[in-house]
Amino acid sequence: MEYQIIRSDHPFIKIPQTAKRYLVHGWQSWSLASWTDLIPFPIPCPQILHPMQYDPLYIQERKLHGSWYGAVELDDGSILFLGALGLETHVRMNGETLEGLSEAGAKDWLVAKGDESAVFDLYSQLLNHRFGSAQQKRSQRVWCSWYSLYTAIDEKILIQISGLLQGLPFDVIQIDDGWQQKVGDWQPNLKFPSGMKSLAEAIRSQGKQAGLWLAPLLAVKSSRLFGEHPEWFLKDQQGRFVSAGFNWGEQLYALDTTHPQVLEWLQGLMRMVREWGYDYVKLDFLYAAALPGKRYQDLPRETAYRQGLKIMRQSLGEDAYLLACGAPIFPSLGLCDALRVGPDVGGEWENSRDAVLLTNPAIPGVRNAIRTTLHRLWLNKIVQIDPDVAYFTRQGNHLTNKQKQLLQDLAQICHYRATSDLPHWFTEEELFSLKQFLEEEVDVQWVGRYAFRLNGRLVDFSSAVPLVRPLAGIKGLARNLFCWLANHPWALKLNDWQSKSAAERIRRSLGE
Ligand code: 9PG
Repeated sequence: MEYQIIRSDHPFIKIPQTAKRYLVHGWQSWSLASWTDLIPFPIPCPQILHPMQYDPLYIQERKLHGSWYGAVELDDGSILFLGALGLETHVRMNGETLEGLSEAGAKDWLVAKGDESAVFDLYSQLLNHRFGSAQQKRSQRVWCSWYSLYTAIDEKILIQISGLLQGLPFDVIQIDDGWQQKVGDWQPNLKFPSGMKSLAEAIRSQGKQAGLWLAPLLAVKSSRLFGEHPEWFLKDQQGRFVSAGFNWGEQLYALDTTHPQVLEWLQGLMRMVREWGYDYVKLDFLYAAALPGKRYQDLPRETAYRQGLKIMRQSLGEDAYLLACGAPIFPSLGLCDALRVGPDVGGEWENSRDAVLLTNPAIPGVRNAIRTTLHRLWLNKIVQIDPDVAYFTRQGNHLTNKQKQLLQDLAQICHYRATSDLPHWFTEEELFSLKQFLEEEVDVQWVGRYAFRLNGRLVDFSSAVPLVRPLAGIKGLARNLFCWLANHPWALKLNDWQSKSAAERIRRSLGE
């Protein structure tokens, strides 16, 4: 491998041979990371979700591009790589060059040519040195409430579930979205009448760590937080609130983590969570604080975010386990214990409506999740990587056994084992395979770009990798119509309502 480190605010690296493919790398956990043919992507739909799935500053870019680094595969099988060693940077393929862009002046860049894995080994060492790696903690075995119950959780069912899981070797019972009054108002809602402290105590009394989900860096428009402190939220140069996307049937706004009162509030929030007894904390939708905008203090956006994450890390304490999700990747390094490195899984391999009609590789689905996670495995030298949950039961999903196996194998490769399957659903056989999954020490060997040997067994993920290509003719027209529809708040609200009712039905089916 040949390499050098250069300092520049706008490097151009000549590509010496014919390039065959380009390596895109998305900004945050859910954004696409993948090798791709040299054809630009259609812009994913719907536009209203861009701030929560991609880096909105570059979403209109028509050249192949990605955050912090990029590479081309050359005719001789080697790669030419350009990767920043600092934040606020981007790389694109510009004709016969790799072009580096910086939003904040001169940066150090690694330029390397050679074998892909050797290049990433070196890059991870250099990044480790710049950003640090969080203190190495044991990998976790997590039961997470999201992928079975979604927001249809309440204290009674969670206590029941944690009782039923007692004999299984989980380390953490993690309560996901659905406990809070509103996103922004982090107090328990009416489904948690005994309060969050008592729920954590119940979980802990069963010998498990209690885990809690929060999205601390944004708020829905109708929250008390936004109503009482509009001045804490990010605005654009024209003074309008910056959109952080649309979810929970509402418009989302982002907190300005350069505002001293916001930092104080975040400190208080994290202390409260620890005080309640939660030692495992999943902080989600973190990208919000790194969106482009005008801030109280004039800091570059990723640096501003990092400042917010740092305060939260400190207030949680080093002994808490911090999982960052929906998080811009590089600015989170060194501050979190684990990082979600792909979009959400889901009960389907690929949702044709979302993945094909919307041509959106960041949308929840098993294929999207596997594809992006595979292209970020190199990060495991710096941070624990979370590929999202695996499934074991026949109930609650439409996955084939083979597809479930791929997710379980990916979890073993990442040393991050989680599921949301409900104990009520397990057959004896399913329970056996879950137990084995949690207990087994798996020997992992990398034998090809998308192929591994797990305890000697060959596992090939290539079926997850191909990208959905633009639709032509009548299908293309259908896509445009669908994108237009999906961009309306009422369409998203309808979708939200549908998934909520589906989750409520599951909850009711469990009986009392
Ligand atoms: C809770 C969930 C779970 C999940 C997180 C995150 O792009 N999207 O539309 C999108 C929506 C939700 C989402 C990710 C992406 O899920 O990843 O594990 O905690 O929030 O609301």
